Amino acid sequence: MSKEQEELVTKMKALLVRRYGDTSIESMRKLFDAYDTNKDQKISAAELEGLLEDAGVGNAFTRGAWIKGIIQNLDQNGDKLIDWGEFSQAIG
Ligand SMILES: [Ca+2]
Ligand SMILES: [Ca+2]
Repeated sequence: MSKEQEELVTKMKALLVRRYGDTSIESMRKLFDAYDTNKDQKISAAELEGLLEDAGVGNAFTRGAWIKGIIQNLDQNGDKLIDWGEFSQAIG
């Protein structure tokens, strides 16, 4: 796991605990749904930005690079979107 991915996972889990009190799969699903603002069951780059901002990943200058890297790493089917399967595998 790269340093970036480790930071991402650590901060996502911290956000989960802040929001829902634990890092269970149910809480992860709630987080995923909360940031899937257009409810297409996929996290787009724009939706991911909101999630990273709330999780405290990167800053205003580096967040664009984070988003690009995360989508590249997590997107397995090449649609440039993160679906639940891709998301839960990366963070869980
Ligand atoms: Ca979406
Ligand atoms: Ca995908």
